[in-house]
Amino acid sequence: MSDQSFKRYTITAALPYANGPLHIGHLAGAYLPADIYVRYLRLQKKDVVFVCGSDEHGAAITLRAKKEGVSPREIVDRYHNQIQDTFQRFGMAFDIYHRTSSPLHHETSSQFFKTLYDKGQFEEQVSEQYYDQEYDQFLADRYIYGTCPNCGYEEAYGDQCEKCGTSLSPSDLINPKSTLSGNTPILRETRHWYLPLNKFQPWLEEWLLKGKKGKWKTNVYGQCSSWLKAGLQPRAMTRDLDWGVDVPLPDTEGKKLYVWMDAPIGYISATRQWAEENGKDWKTYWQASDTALIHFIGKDNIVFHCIIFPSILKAHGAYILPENVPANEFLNLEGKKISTSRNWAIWVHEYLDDFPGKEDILRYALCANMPETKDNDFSWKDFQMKNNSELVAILGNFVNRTLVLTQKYYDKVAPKRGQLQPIDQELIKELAEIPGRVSASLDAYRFREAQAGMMDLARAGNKYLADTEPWKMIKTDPERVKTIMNLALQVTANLAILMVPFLPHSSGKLYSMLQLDKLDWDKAGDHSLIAEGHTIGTPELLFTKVEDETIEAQLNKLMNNAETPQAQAQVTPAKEEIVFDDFMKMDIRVGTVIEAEKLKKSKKLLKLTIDTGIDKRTVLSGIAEHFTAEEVTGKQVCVLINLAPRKMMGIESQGMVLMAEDADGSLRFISPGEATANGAMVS
Ligand code: B3M
Ligand code: ZN
Repeated sequence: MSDQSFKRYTITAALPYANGPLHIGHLAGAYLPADIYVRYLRLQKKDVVFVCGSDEHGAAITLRAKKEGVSPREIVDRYHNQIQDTFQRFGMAFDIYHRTSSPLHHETSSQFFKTLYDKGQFEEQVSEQYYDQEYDQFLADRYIYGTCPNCGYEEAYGDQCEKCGTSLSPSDLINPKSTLSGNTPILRETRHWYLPLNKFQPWLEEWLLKGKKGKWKTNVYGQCSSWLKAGLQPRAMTRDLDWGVDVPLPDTEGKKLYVWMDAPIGYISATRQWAEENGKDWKTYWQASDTALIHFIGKDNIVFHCIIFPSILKAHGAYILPENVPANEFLNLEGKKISTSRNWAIWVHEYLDDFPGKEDILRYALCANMPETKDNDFSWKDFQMKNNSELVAILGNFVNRTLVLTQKYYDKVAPKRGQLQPIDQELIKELAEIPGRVSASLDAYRFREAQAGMMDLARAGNKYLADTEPWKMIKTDPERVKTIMNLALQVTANLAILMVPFLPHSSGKLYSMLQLDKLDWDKAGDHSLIAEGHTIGTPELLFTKVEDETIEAQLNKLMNNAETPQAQAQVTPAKEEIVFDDFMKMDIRVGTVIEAEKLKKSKKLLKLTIDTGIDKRTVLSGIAEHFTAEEVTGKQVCVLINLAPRKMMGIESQGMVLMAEDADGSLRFISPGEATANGAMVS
């Protein structure tokens, strides 16, 4: 069955952790594609529920609370409200934005766990786990970090390496360390309930490897198949924590459900809440075989949605399984990985403050650069270009010309179409074909291609006007212009439909300018949507230019707010202790570079002549990749003058110029703050 032939759709977008604001990477990864897809389904009059909510449990929350010195409750309340507000302002088409700290969710997930327990799906195991003695706490998931056995990344978490995506257990980590204290943990016994994923392996090979081959995106399928190849291990579904959903079994105080057990069930509780509020039956959306369950997520969530959650659903027995998981890769920003801790991000709420009423530009730029099959980059320059050269110059321009001419020539009344010429037929043919192409792309979760298809229609419209030149023709053949303008109007009405998934706000504006009731997707392609004699409204610009100053201001903001590399530097550990006399052995003097010359044979060396106050001597310095000879000439520097001479490239170097080196490798001279006599002692 293709994803398009279902009676009902349950669409989920990853539940963001309520531990910080949303950035554009979140939008591009999961929320925007989900929103586009849902709007497209709704346009086809499909029965859809679109659920999301805050993920309020797990170490992501408790560690944040610890860092801020407040309770987890305070953290989730603050960020849940902020995230919900941001989504709402951005215009996400969720049917419900729920939260996993709600009583309904606790009940739903607890019940779910109990059902699995009663069915004998868990294996109870006492095992030794890492424990932080200083904090009196077991260390699982993000409470522990160490080197990833798969890729060597040194800050992999106990549940997952964020660098290579591998799903991990704390015992997999090389050189494990407690996130709380930084100490090396000890081992201590504890009891937990495991889902024996190994027992699900044969079934997963059938359902996923066989069943989803060629159907799921290759980046998703590829990840899944490599996990299955590596072989699955039992995974604990409980944790020793004091924040989360209680384990619904006797004598389990201090134990909670594993966050990746409870969070995906959050999709179910969100659906229940929505159903309750809207007189629907939530079960049909989760248990009827003619419902398609589709998860939109980022690549770091693939294992949880494709392997672990399906196994949980399968273990329960009453539920449908995901039909598709069109996960995206990551979005970079100005060529660098988006980083919350380094504040290298565009925060969505700040964008909305800085660009009021321009949600659609961000949607357009993010969709155009969506990391569908590989990581991709967002840059402000590209954002400006996408707006100015595409939204304004192509789409906006076409719509504006059509509406303004209709106003001017016909007082806003759609003219009658006459005899069609070949050029008209061509436009009609293209108009008829494009929506099918956009559909095919959307059906395949190829959002960039789909959006480009929508723009093809605007391009075709623009070209039609440029070729037919109604503004000239009006003087020679006004009858002919009626046909041209009628067809151009039909194109604008079609654009209003095709724009809905991608540019919903602008589509709404266009509908109101056209004074047209909203049309369904199946009307797209029709060239008689605007009846002859229909009166349109007053034309306004759909898009306006983004100026250079605006982009510069955003770039400055990004650079200025980013944590400097120094603050982030992996500072080299201190050297071993020395006595005062060791230091006093060094003779460091202030000197002036009186001559400098690049050595032809060496990439790195500058030959400096330095006036040390005592003499003028030659010092070779490995700074040629950082400074030119001109830049250093005349500089006051500090020189270690009693270093044994050394020959390099046939030249004797008599000392060493002192430099400071940043973590990023950039060099600075150590100079006296004010002009100082050459030969002054440094001590
Ligand atoms: N809270 C998001 C993340 O990994 C995670 C998704 C849960 S979806 C059920 O950042
Ligand atoms: Zn790794």
